[in-house]
This record gives sequence, structure tokens and C-alpha cells, in this order.
Amino acid sequence: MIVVDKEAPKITTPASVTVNTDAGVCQASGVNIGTATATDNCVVPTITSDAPAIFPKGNTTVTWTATDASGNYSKATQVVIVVDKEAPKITAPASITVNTDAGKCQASGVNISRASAIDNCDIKSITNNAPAIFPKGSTTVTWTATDTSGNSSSATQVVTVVDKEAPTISHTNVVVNTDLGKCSAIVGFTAPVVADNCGIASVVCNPPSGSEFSKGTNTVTCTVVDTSGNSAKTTFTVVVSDKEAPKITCPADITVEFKNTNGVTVAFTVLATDNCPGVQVVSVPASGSVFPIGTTVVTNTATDASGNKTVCTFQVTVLGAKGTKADLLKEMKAIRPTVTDKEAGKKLDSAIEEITESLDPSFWINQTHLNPKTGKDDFDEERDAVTDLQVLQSQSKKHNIPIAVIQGWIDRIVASDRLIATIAINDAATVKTDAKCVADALKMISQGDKEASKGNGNSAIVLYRNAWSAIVSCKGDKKCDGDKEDHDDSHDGRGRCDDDHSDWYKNWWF
Ligand SMILES: [Ca+2]
Ligand SMILES: [Ca+2]
Ligand SMILES: [Ca+2]
Ligand SMILES: [Ca+2]
Repeated sequence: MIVVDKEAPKITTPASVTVNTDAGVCQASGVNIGTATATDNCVVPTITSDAPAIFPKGNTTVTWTATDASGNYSKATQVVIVVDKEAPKITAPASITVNTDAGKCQASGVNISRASAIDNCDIKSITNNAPAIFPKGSTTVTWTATDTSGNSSSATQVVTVVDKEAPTISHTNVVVNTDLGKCSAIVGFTAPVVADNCGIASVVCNPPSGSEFSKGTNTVTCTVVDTSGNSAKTTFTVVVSDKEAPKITCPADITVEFKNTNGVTVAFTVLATDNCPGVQVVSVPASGSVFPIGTTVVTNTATDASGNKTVCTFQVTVLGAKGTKADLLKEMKAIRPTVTDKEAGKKLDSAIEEITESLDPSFWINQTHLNPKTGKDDFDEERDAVTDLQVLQSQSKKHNIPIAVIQGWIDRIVASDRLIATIAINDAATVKTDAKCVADALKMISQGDKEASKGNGNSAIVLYRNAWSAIVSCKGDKKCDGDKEDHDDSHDGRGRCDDDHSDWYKNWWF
């Protein structure tokens, strides 16, 4: 009998095995998966498996087979799981530096490039957390690579945004007037207008607002610095104008006696001050000019360096013969009480009386002209006064009036009479009175001058009187033209033709 074994073995597989991929590859080798066991009713069965030498990532089903001697077999399976726990290797792009966008304190559209990554298996994604817009400063961008098994790794990149945009600054020019009484001004000006894409750190002006600016054009420089150290400058002008007029002080009105027919040289001082240097005074007529007999208004203009003007006026009165005599009469009267000697007092009284009489208004037309009809008497009063004064000089032991003072009176009386005669001659010459009359009168003046220089004042006066009388009574030999008649309506002793009426004589009564 043949016994046939038809009973298959019983097989038991090892438990499932889970292993990691080998380093750097997406598979596992040398995996210890264990060994299946089997029993059989006859002999020990043979056990085999289809396990590969290298397991790929993922699940691999290994089939074990147990075979007995009769060819009966059983199969069973085991799962070998290969997992990838190896993280990718990532390299972030190089750190970069970019400028802010124009007018903004940030940068957009920045090209940050791209990270690179490798994995033992496969990279699923490379991501970053970069913002769309980078603010000024440093931003760390984190790049992350993730493999197909969910392992990930990160690397960082720094994106730096710098502000290289300079700030802007402007200021308008300033125009002010000088402070009262000063050639400068304390000027407070507004802050400059500044702007920056990021922020302003400081604004400084030199000189600063509130400084003292001198007259003229001053330049102020202002500097703005932004929070990144970029700077800009602007300049503007502070123009300080002097509109303050100068101050001028005129002297009091001046009254002086004549020196000659032209008048007398008069000097004076006009004071001017100004808030600024350079004030100048112009007087018309100027100090040191010869002022004519009569009253002249002196107009004084102070002009400062900026053209501001202030005017003051005063009068210069140059006394002619009449005023000069009135002056010395006052002096004589004032000194009279000092003379106690009877005889000397009598002489001075006499001179005072004669001068007083000589000033009788009926003699005078004005400061330099005597009434042609009565003027001769005036000269005679003067002559007598001079004679008395000369005696007074000889009585020097009887009074204390200095001889020079008395001589001064004499000289002024003589000069006054000479003036009257000379002006009468000048007037006559102007209206073309007969030349012979003029020449004769001038000759007498010259003779009078000789007497005066010898100290004979009274003789000089007589000659001046004669010269004056001759010229005012000159009939001349001038013939009137055509039907113009020879008139002497004024009874001044001077013949003239009709068309002469308004000439020199009339002017006397002006
Ligand atoms: Ca069997
Ligand atoms: Ca991996
Ligand atoms: Ca800036
Ligand atoms: Ca001024």
C-alpha cells in the first residue's frame, strides 16, 4: 500500500517590519525581516520567501512559502514598510539689499530669487514667507522645503531695504525792516518746509531763527537730515532794509553882522544821527558860504545810507548897516553904567544919542539903503558919533572900556557907512547910470578907505557920505530915446527915462 501525504504544512510569517530609508536614498537595504516558521505532519518543510534585497519606500508584501516533501505547500504574507524620515536639504538664496521705492519708505516687487533643495526621495514644495512689500530695514525670509513624506527643513534669507532717497527742503526769502533805532533786526522766520519718503531726523538753520541780522542781504543755510542720514540743504535770504529816517538837529536861527557888500561867511553845524552808519548832511547854502545881507533860509537834508531823508531848516540873517548899528548901540548902552567919570560918560552918552538918532526910521529904507532925501543926515550923525568915540578912546584913564572895544564900534560904524555908499554905487551901475557919476563916487570911496586905514574914521565917513550923495543925485548926461521924457518924478535927484521907472530905486521900497 502506498501511503500518500496530502496534508500541507502550516506556516507562520514574521510580523510586519517598518524601517527607514537608507541615508541619502529612497530605499532600504539589508532589512531584517525575520523568518517564517512552519510545521508539517511528515517532515520539516522547506521555507522560502520572495523578499527583495532592496525595499523601495512604501509597503512591500513579502510572500513566504512552506513546502513539504510531498510537494504540498502553504503561503503566507508579511508586509515590509519603508518610510522616509530624512528631511530635505535646503539652500536659501543669498541675502540681498534693495532701495526703497521712489517716494516710499518700502520696497515692492523685490526679486528675492529662489531657494534650492534636494531630498533622498522627492521634493514636494519649496515655499517662503516673503511679504509682497518689504518695509525699510531688514526682513528675514524663511524658505521651507517639504518632501513627499512631509519632512521639511528651513533656511533663511535677509532682505534689507535701505533709504537712499534724500529729503527735500525749501524756504522762501524774508524781507524785514531794521528794528527801531538799530541797524539790524532780530528775525524769527518759519521753519523750512521739509519732506522725506521715510522720516526727518533733524532740521537745522544757520543762523537760526531769532538771530540778529544786519542791514543788507543775509544768507541762511538750512540742512535737513532724514532718519537714514541722507541730507539736503537750502539757502534763502533775509533782507533787512533800513526805512528809518535819520534824525537831524538844526542850530537855532543865526543873526550876524555883515562883513562886506557880499555879506559874511557863516559857518554852522547841523547834527544828524541815524540807526545805521553813513548818514550825510547837505546844507543849502553850505556852512562856510558867504550869506548875503538879509535873511536866508538854510535847508538841511540828512540822507542815510539807504536814501531815507529828513529835512530841517533855520534862518541866517545877515544884518546890514542898520542892524549892525542897532547891535553896537545895545553894546554901548550896556557898558554905559560902568563909566562913572562924568566927562567920559558925557562922551559916551553923546555917541549913544547920535547913533540912536542915526537909526531914526525916517532915514532908512532897509538894512542897506538910506532914503535919498534924508540919508545925508544919517552920515553926519555917524561922523559925530565916531568923533565922540575917538575922544572917548583918548580918555582911557577915565573909564574901563578897552580901547579895542571902542575901536570895534568905530570900525563897524565906518564899515556900515561904506556899505551904504558902495551899495548905492552898485545899484546905480546896474541900471547904467552915467559912468562918470559911478567913477567919481568910487574915487571918493577909495579916498574914504585911505582915511579909514589911517584911523580917521570920521573923515572916512564924510567921504563915504559924499560918494553916496553924488550917486543918488547924479543927473547924468544920459539922453532919453524917442518920445520918452526925462522925468524926475521921484524927486530923488536922479534923472531917468520912462522905461527906467521900475529899476533900482523902486527896489529900495520893496
Ligand atoms: Ca504534509
Ligand atoms: Ca526625504
Ligand atoms: Ca529718505
Ligand atoms: Ca536809517
